[in-house]
Amino acid sequence: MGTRPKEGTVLETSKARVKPPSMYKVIVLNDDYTPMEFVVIVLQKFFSMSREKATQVMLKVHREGMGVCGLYPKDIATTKVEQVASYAKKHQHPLQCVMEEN
Ligand code: TYC
Repeated sequence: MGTRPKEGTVLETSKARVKPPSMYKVIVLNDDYTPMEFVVIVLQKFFSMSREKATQVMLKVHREGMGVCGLYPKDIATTKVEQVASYAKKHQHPLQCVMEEN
């Protein structure tokens, strides 16, 4: 009881004092064992890339060692990293995915 403001009370409008949420890059890492086709499937499945885009990103990772899959709020980035780890484990590939604050 008594949690409601009194009638006629003016509630202060909240000013935009809050920062937008930090964003995180999800990065896939190269290794010597995961098949290229598997990486393409992962990029399509978890990062909604077209086959063409997924192939480009996979080849960039293969040549340069790492590549950005996307930029997400913290909880979404965490979920993507976990999903990739679990899917790679299930298929017994060492594919690694990490996140980094942008
Ligand atoms: N380097 C791997 C191979 O030659 C392919 C690969 C690409 C693995 C991207 C991981 O994130 C990766 N089979």
